[in-house]
Amino acid sequence: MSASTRRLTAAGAIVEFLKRQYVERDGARHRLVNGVFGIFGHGNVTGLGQALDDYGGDDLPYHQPKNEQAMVHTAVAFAKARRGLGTFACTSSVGPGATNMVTGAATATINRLPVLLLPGDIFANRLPAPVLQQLESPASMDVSVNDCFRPVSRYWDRINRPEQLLAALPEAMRVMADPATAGAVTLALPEDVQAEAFDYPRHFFEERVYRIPRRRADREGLATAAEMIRRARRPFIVAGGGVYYSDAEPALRAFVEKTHVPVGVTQAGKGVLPDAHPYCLGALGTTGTLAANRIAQSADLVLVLGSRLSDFTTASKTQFQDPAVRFVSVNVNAYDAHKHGALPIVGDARAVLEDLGTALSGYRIADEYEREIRSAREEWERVHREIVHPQREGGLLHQAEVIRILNEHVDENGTVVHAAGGLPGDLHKLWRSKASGDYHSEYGYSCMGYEIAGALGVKMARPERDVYAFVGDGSYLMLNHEIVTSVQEGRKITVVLNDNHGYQCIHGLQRSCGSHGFGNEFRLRDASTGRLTGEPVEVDYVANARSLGAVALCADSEEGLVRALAEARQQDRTCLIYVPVEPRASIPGFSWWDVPVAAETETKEVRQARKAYDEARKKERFYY
Ligand SMILES: Cc1ncc(C[n+]2csc(CCOP(=O)(O)OP(=O)(O)O)c2C)c(N)n1
Ligand SMILES: [Mg+2]
Repeated sequence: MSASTRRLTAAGAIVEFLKRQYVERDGARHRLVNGVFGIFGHGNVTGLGQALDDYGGDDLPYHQPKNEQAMVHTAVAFAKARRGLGTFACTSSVGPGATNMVTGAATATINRLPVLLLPGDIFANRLPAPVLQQLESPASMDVSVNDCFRPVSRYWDRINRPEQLLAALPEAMRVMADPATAGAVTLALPEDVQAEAFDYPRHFFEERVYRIPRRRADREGLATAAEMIRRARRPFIVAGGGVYYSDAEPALRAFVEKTHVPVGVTQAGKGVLPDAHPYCLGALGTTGTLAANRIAQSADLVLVLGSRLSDFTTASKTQFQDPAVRFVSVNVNAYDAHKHGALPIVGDARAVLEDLGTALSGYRIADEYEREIRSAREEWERVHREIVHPQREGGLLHQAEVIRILNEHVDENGTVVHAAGGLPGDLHKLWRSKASGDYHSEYGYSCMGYEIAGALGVKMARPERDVYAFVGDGSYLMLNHEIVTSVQEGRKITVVLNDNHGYQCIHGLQRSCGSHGFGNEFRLRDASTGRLTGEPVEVDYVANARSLGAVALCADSEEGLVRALAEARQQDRTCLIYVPVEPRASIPGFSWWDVPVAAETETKEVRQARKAYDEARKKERFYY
């Protein structure tokens, strides 16, 4: 061994390397990998487990989750709360632990958020094959369950020799650090290789800083975009997550206050302009507001800022109905910038907004358009008030009321985390964002089970914030164990659990397509029908949360919920507030979503729904 090398196992080299990786933007430096989550098995305990014990220290602390999928959600939520400027590594053993992370990997990649996955892998030397948990392929010895990560990773590698890390680790960091490529990065680590030693060059372990540039648009593209906006009669902005990730809120506000172009927000973009701002029309698309959707219908120029233009944002390509509508799309990622036949402006949202503002100097939308925007906002405010104050004689709280009460309680220092079920749609529409960061929606993958694990990630990223996991009973049952981890780590979150006895948003969707309802409510098997049509299944969620270490409270009225929220705020340990809600209360929608209805069926109502569906599809547009 020479003085310029350091003898380490491959796992030791990973730990020593990860400790010294940074990203830098606007002159501020952030640690890229803030620690390691892991559940150990034979595939990583003596490799990465030993290395973390030897070298992890305070620079790469270890955290112990209760489920591998959940730990990836925690890392993803952390990355989102840090605007992509930092994440965690997640390690698992070779088999089920690894495949448990696949869902988390897809969540990261679809949301364009970085996470480093380090699953153990089968022996590179192949001698003990089949090792415990090995998937055997008669066609190749070069296949393991970790190949499942390939399509859900932005970078994938298998480290068959310790020296391969010299090439693979910098690549992995590059992909995670760059917002244009960020997503899950998987380095599959055969268990024998993790424990093998190599003389690594010492300089490999020196600090590395990945600078995130503010990429500006090319001059010609910018001039064309400005010209298109000047010529438009009804320009409209779609503000997506890219505005948030690029820290572009002040630039967006300045642009909007100069030009008065109205803004509709996506799930990831909600909060980038407060809902009270006179040019914020709120949520856009399938779960959009009356105001945003009405104005968007006749927009002739859509300026897309950092959005993937998912089917929810575009109401399955029915949201923009002006036959001559054109798109200008600003995105760090060319793939997204080209969608909808847009004029692609590949660049950083903040930098491009600043330059576009300068190029549009003196420009402002017409007074008549301005009046329409004001009146749409006023009408939506009235309708919003009605929705969140439903008329009811006694009975259970409606979800819309729970949203209002929580919204009134959570101040600018709070964050509400949600992901699946009826909540994201209702919140997108009804939540009044006061400040950027008060609304955290994982709606790229809309992955049930993200909420509690995600809330823990937000709390770890932003310990000064009050963090709420807003969750349905279905999602809670799927993945609630990270309550234990939050207690273990002393990271308090408050879980608000809406119990409506089942997968009610899918039940509602199903009934809106003509079905009488099937397989979506939590009911006992009924001897008379042989189906799950009996009495509701009773689950004691309060006892469940208490058993996991949380303070559990129950709220079945407005006063009760206000009291429970106040009490939870006083606690320094994780709390759960159990709220039984009316299962069938639904809120009005102002747009469409393409969900195919059966074209052949035994049910009369479904046949009618199919007709309506065929009719609605006629509004679907092809922009290129
Ligand atoms: C992991 C996963 N499985 C299935 C789905 C499909 N899905 C979307 S919402 C939903 C029901 C969620 O139930 P709950 O959390 O109780 O919310 P509710 O619909 O009652 O509001 C289901 C099954 C999903 N999004 N994620
Ligand atoms: Mg439910």
